[in-house]
Amino acid sequence: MEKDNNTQSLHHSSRREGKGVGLPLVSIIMGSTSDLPVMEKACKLLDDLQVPFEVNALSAHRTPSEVEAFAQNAKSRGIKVIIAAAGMAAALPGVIAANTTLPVIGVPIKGMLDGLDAMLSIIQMPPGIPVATVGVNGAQNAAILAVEMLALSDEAIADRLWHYKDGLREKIAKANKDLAELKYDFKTN
Ligand code: RP5
Repeated sequence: MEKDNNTQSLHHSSRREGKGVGLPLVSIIMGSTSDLPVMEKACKLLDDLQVPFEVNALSAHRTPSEVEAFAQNAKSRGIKVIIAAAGMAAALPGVIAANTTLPVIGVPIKGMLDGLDAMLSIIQMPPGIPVATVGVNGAQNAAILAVEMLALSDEAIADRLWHYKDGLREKIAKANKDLAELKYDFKTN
C-alpha cells in the first residue's frame, strides 16, 4: 500500500513542472522515499507559496559521502535553507548541519517508538551544530519555518506568507462561528 503511494508521489514530482521558476531556494532531503508521504506536505506548502525547491533522497548511513558533498556544496548552489527528514537513528539532519553554515530544519519521521527515536536523534545535537527540529512528521511546519527564514530578506515571499497565516486566522474565526451554533442546555455562548 505504502509502495503505491510512493510510486504515485514520484510520478507527480517527476513531471518537472518547476522548470523555469529559477534556482531552488529550499532543499528538501529525505533519508528514504518511504519518508515521502510525510514530506509531500512540505513540498505542497512551498509550492503553494511559490518558493522554488528541490527534493532528493540521501542517507547518512547508506550514502555518507554524497551527504557530505551535498551539504558542502548547497550554499554555493544558492540554497538558503535545508529541510532534512529521517526516521529511526536519524543522523541525516545533523550530518548535513555539520557540513554547512546554512540553517538546517530537521523533520523526525514516525516509525518505531512513535518517532521519539528519530526526534531525539535529530534534536539532541552537540553545542555548535544546531538543527531546528520540528515535531514528529512536522513537514508542513518545517516548510513554514523555511519560508519564514526566506521572508526575512524577500518582501514578495513575506507577503505570501502573511496571506497564508491570515488564512489560518480565518479558519479559527469560522470554527468559532460553527461552535456558536452548537446548542446545549447548559452552554452559555
Ligand atoms: C531512515 O530509515 C529513513 O529516513 C527512513 O525513515 C527509515 C527507513 O528507511 P527505508 O528502510 O524505508 O528505506 O534512514
